[in-house]
Amino acid sequence: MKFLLSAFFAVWICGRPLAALLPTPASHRSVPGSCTIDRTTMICCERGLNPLAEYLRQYLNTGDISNSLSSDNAIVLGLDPTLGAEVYRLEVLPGRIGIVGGGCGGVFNGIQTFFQLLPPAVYARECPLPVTVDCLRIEDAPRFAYRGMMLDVARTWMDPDAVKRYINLLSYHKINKLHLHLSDDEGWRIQIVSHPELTEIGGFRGGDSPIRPVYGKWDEKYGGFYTQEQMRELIAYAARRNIEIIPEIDLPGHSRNIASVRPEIRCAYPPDTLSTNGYDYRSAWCVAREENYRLLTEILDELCALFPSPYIHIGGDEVDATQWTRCPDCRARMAARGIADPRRLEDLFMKRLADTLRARGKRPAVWNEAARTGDFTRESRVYGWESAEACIAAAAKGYETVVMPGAWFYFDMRQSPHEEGHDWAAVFDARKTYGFDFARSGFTDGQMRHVAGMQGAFWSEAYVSHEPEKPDYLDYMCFPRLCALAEQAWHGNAEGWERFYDGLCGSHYDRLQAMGVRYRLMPPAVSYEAGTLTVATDDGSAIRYADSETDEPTERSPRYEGPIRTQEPHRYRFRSFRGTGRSPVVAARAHYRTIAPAVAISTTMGESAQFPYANAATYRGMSRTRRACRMGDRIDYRFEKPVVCREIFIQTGNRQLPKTIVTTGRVEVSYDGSTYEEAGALEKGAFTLRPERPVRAIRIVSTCRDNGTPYVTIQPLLVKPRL
Ligand code: TNX
Repeated sequence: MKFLLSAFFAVWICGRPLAALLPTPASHRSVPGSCTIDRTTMICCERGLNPLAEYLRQYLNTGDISNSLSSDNAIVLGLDPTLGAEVYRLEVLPGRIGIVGGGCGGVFNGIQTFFQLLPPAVYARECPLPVTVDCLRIEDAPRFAYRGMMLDVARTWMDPDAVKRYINLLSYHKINKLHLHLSDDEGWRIQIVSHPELTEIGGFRGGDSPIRPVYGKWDEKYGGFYTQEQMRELIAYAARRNIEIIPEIDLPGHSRNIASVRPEIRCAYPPDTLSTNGYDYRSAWCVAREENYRLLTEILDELCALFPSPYIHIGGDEVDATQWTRCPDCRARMAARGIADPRRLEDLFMKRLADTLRARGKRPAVWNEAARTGDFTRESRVYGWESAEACIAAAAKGYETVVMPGAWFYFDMRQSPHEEGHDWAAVFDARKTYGFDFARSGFTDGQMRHVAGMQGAFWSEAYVSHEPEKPDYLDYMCFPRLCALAEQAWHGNAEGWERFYDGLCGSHYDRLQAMGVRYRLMPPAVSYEAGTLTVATDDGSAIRYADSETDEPTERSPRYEGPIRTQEPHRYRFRSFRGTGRSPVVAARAHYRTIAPAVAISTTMGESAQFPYANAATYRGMSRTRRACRMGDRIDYRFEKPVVCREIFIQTGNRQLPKTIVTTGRVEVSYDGSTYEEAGALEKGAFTLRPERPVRAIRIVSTCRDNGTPYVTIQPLLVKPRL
């Protein structure tokens, strides 16, 4: 209400609407008058703030920087040590703009708010001067000291320029931590000078690399890594933008990459490679092998010296402890310590690393599993990802906790049911991220005292940067969800989604466009009634459509101008566009309707006893074969009766987990039940068949040597009826 009144006051006084600030400042008051900035406006500051003055000047293209503090027609940057480090005051007065911060971070935050008072073109460094800004006074402080984003550069390589671009996008939103996931099964991305093989070999997969490829691009060598020199530059680049880089190497699981480069770090048991056609999928470090700790010390030594962050993230998630129970050395260690639960070995392993870090003046950061038993050192910071309960459990034990449960903060999750992305945590959009509520999730006041802040995550095993045709997937998945995260972490969500969404549509989408972000618009609403298709958006975007089911609506498709009369609503697909933003493709319900004709599934790969094929129809993604797929393997779908339909969507595996699909193969169709004809090649394990005649059977024939995990997931067919 207070905000509404002051916003109303501002409009009334100045006669023009106030741009929505994102994140919303703590307090914000309009005052009469205005201030004009032109090419002669000086930027004044004390000497220590020169780098920030230079930063500001690059965006504004204004006049010189001066270290005298008394000028008129000036933007004056200053420090006030009585304020908290990230706190700032921003005052726009006639003839003078003052930005005062408790520390450099505070001044930087003030500059970001000031940018939002200017035309969006400021982000493209094309602010049209002169520009007039209404007078106001803002006093602002962050809700949380930790406002983070995690980027998985291990699965998908992002070069230093791509990371810099991303750092800028975070900094515009007052995000102050960038957690870099630098190692995983598919890649090792940070140079270790004493062990060059970790990146020279482990930085690349496919081709002649011992690291397996993904998506069946066997011949293509893919990857990259940061030299320490490049990383130092990134650290400095981020620091100038008030962002701390927190490095993660994921231990002791998620380590198949380093285990392929240095196979001796694995447990000493004969690998069970039969089911994976010779591919050794063990991915955890052996806990009992003393040389492993020496190697890890050498690695951590370099990371501690390279990264100024007080924390080194050492992973700890999703460890397959069965590897340890099969290892005679690990079993001996369990016996010697009287340990029955092999997961306790993870505690021992992580404790050794924590000691190594402590000796180098650093603290460990870990995923929530590593703190599950409560035995792990309280010096650690815990990143709660599995659920809100996992965050609460860590905070209740007294760990400093970063709250990032996947169901609200994993931006690799899909945003509506028919889009790309994971769905294991949830299917959600920015509205859900905005709505995360600590009290409703069960956090007590006592637990809140241990909450350092919030973080979003972009995991990239399903990111398609190695599909150059889709370079904008990262933006689409992160924006505007990241805007909602920023609002939550800096300010909170008390004003409600409607107000936040108005700000997105009214001001912030235009800023994202000027930043060059290919953001996601909310899906248009589609309805079909009495022979009329109606589509609506509330964000000022233009709706375009395709009237054949096989075409995607693009920016060049015809524009939707009003209700469409049709008896075939399923044919139409819509998408809205606004500048660099685009919505997902949407259609009337009829388009998605499926039928479930009786079908028998069989494969040459055998059936998993735990996940039988009968599950395929009811639990998507929960049926498996008994072993990995080889060249010539088949999956057969045989219908009880010939099926008349307009489309059959065939998906092998979980599309987002490339190791679970038939990596490469073809689809064959039979109309008589005995002879087959080729229909086409699988793409990401999937194929869409549009049969002209009734279908009796379909089969998938593998042309891949090995899919990289000991099973293939069997999916039900999605059959769309003729309408
Ligand atoms: C779980 S979150 C993982 C990642 C995956 C992610 C996909 C976490 C600590 N582990 O390895 O990339 O799910 O959403």
